[in-house]
Amino acid sequence: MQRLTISIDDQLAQQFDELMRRKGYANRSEAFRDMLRRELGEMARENDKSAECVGVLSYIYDHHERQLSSRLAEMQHHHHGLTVSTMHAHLSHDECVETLILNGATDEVEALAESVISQTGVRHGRLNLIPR
Ligand code: NI
Repeated sequence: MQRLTISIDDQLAQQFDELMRRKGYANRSEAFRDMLRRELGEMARENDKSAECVGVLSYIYDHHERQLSSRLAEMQHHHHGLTVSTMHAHLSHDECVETLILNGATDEVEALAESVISQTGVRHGRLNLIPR
């Protein structure tokens, strides 16, 4: 373990403490480590699109939209190597919510997520990429 001493201006320090409180960090060190890990993970992901990652994809869709349910299932079957798990819930008479856990090369996970999100009837699609 190394000890780093950093200098930042008062306003930034105040904002950092506020961010720390909002996110529930017990101390500055843990908040800083998490921010650094996130940045490093992003950098690795951008530099190496073949790097393995876990993707959590969530979206809402209208199950009355013609053929959409079966098209979404078909896409998941087609990429069964990437799709670890799918959770489906019936939100209302019209709407379903699905969360897919994907695992594989970053570029493949992103491509599958984008093709799901861009389907007509799919709304609020979000992909969370977690570096491994
Ligand atoms: Ni449903």
